Amino acid sequence: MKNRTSNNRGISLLWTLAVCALSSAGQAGPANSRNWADSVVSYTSQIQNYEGTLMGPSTEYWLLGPSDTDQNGNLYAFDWGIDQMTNAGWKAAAPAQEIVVQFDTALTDGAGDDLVIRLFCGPKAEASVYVSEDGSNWIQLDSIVGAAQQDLGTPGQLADVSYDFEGLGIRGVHYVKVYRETTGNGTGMFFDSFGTAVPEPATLLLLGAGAAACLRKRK
Ligand SMILES: [Ca+2]
Ligand SMILES: [Ca+2]
Repeated sequence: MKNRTSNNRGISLLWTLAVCALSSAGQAGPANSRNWADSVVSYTSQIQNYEGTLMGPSTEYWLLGPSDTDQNGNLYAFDWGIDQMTNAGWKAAAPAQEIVVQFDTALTDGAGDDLVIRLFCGPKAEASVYVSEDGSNWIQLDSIVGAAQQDLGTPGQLADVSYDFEGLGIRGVHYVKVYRETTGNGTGMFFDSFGTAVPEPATLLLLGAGAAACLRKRK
């Protein structure tokens, strides 16, 4: 947060740019459109859903497309007979498990968060997260870490982990990798979806109000 004394002109220009960027983003597709992982590139031998079924070529869709585990919208994955175990990760004590998913259209650094991973995990679960343009040169992001009495750390409680690419020098992410760091009790981790974020309507309203205020001030 350097240069806090920026003049109003600079601030209003930023607001204007932000609003223009959001407006043009809105024209790119229908409201709430998101970019979801398109294919699973690779995964280790013990990747499975919560029920213990190993993932195979016919079930890689568990990790692709929009989130679909939570069918009744309460962000809890274990409503039996309603929710679907269309997620995959690690449950047994197998160490060094990993999953790599791929996006046909690159994820880029836009306003706010750029990658959202939905998952549920145990309180002692931890995964390293990497992104890559080419699938061979990786940039490490913040780890996903479960903790007792939090959404991330309660089995079945789905949570979104969000990442902002700002400042990472990323041009376009085509690959996302998650890697298991802990084994033993409470270290299970199951991924529901990998995708882009959409700006919240509340954020858009705030940005709009801020831009209007700045423009009035400028006059
Ligand atoms: Ca549910
Ligand atoms: Ca960003």
